[in-house]
Amino acid sequence: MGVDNKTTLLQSTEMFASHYLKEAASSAKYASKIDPQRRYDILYGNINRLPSRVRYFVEENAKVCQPDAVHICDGSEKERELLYYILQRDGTIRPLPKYENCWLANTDPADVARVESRTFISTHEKYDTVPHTKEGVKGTLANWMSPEDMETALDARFPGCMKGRTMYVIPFSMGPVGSPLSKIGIQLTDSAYVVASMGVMTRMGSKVIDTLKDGEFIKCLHSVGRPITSASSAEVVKNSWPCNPKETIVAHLPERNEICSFGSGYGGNSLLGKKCFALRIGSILARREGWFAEHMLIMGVENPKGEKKYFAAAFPSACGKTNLAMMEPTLPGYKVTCVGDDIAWMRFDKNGQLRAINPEAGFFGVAPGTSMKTNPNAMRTIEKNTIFTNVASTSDGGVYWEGMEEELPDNVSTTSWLGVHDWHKSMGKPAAHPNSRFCTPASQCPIIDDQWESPEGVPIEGIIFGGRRPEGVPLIYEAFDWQHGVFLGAALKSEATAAAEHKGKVVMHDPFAMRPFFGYNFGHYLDHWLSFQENPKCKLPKVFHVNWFRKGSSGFLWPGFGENSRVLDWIFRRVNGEDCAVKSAVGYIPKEGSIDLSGLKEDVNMNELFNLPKDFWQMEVKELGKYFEEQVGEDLPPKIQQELKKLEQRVNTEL
Ligand code: O2Y
Ligand code: MN
Repeated sequence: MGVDNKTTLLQSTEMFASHYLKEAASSAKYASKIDPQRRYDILYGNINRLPSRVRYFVEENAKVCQPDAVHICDGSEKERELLYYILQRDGTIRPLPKYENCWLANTDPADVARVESRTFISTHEKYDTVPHTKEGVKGTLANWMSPEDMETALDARFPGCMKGRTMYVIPFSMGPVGSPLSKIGIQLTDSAYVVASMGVMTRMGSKVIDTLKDGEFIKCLHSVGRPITSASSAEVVKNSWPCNPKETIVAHLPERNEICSFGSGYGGNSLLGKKCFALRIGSILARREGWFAEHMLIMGVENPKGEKKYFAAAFPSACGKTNLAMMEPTLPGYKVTCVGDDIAWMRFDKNGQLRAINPEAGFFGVAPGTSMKTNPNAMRTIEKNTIFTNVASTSDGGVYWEGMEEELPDNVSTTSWLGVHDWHKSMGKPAAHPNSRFCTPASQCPIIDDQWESPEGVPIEGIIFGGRRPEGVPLIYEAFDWQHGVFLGAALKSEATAAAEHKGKVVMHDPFAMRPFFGYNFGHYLDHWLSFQENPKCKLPKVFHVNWFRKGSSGFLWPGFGENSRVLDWIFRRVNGEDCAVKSAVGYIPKEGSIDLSGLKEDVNMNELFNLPKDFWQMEVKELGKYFEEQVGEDLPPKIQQELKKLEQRVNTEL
């Protein structure tokens, strides 16, 4: 765009915004003159054009939350300009002139991550949500709340919570608009930052309303929980980031297809399409309707012969999913393409082929550790149209974080995410928050797959589980069959990361990488996965387990990153039926020499990488048995218990 055009656009946005903001200021006054019951005005959009159920949802919640004004999002460019103008005026975001249309938000330091301890699922029957845990043991697979307690909790928070603010109505589609695999949600929020981010992470606006007609949608209500009233005017809003961490709650009401989130403006707590809808409510819908909603990346892999396959892979949070999804293979002739980096919705089609869509339209990736070395494709993706949150900024208008590996020139200074000027690592505190993020359109990824928006989804030929396992677990192994594959998912563990509240380096259970995201009883979830082997029409994909993180005496045994293409090559060949595996106690492992190590620059000790220590695996079996007994109890499917027994026997007799 030429400079003159840009100036004209800015002037017209400013004029429009100033008119809009004047209207917003006097909206409550006007509206109550028209209708004494109604204290808000429709600032933007036409409520009469909304399908009746959507309109009812908006009006009922406007009555409760009492916003000053309502804005119905259309997803237009004009609206986007307006929102960014307002966010900038309010000091919530500031431009990053080094890049094109990039912005930085720094949150209240008390609102920086998903809050698992305040995330609940409410159902009439407790055991619809959580498994029967052993007496005296705290369950870790979802938090249940009774409908009565939930009602009390919500009633204490939402009435009047949007006073002095605008309620935005966001119609959004998870998945390509109109795809038979997609679902629609309507989010009401009083955060313009959330609207801007949902505009990146989902397909949002009028086109969704046109597709919805009078159909079903997931009702999503979100408030930062900081009304602007005369009583609240003395309270300090840190970093122009209103939130209410003491009262935060992220509530799922699957029996009413509803999500209600209060008190946090951050990530998974507030962008309700992501973890709340696409995983927690999604997994419930998936069970009801016979499909899968999973915490999985989706990638295309093309071999040197030009054959292409798609894989879905589940890794616990911040375990390198985005890096794998956008990998640059080092193995000559291989090509990787990205369909999604976090969530897969998968369904067997009428021919029995498993097909997957990425329900999202953007990446909400962890910034620290992302660099031209670890993920050059992510670095290229975020150069424009990106909202950064809680990263550090540089005096030349750029961003900075730990592990970016960019040496800054001497004349460039850094301001940390906490606003410390002239930040230097010698100060002992990180420049960027460890859970700082980039929110960027998937369409900008240089290796985005040409089928990434295909309405019927891409065919999935293999499912890969993986975690950070410093000890005992080989680089790659393959499940004997589907049932064993489901067991591998159930037994998934990983060293904990900084994405949630758990900190430090402890190997924790994270079954199917879904521990924070199960929408219903994990035992029933396992039954659901197992049920597909009863359907002869379903072509069940092979299941694999990978571990890039095994350590020896001098650090990691495997170089990882682009070199992981050597493991993908083996998986590819196994899916093609190549005889390159041998049976082991834990599953099929590569025949000696069958992992292509040609051209690898460093020495890799394959014996150590594939060693299966008997004492380790005996401990593993014992610990898994304890975990299943304590956390899943009577809900554990007998077939999973059998798989554990079979593993125990193999470990005792074969190792
Ligand atoms: O902390 C948050 O709110 C973000 S969590 C997140 C974001 C993107 C992808 N995955 C995750 C996760 O925790 O799995
Ligand atoms: Mn995730």
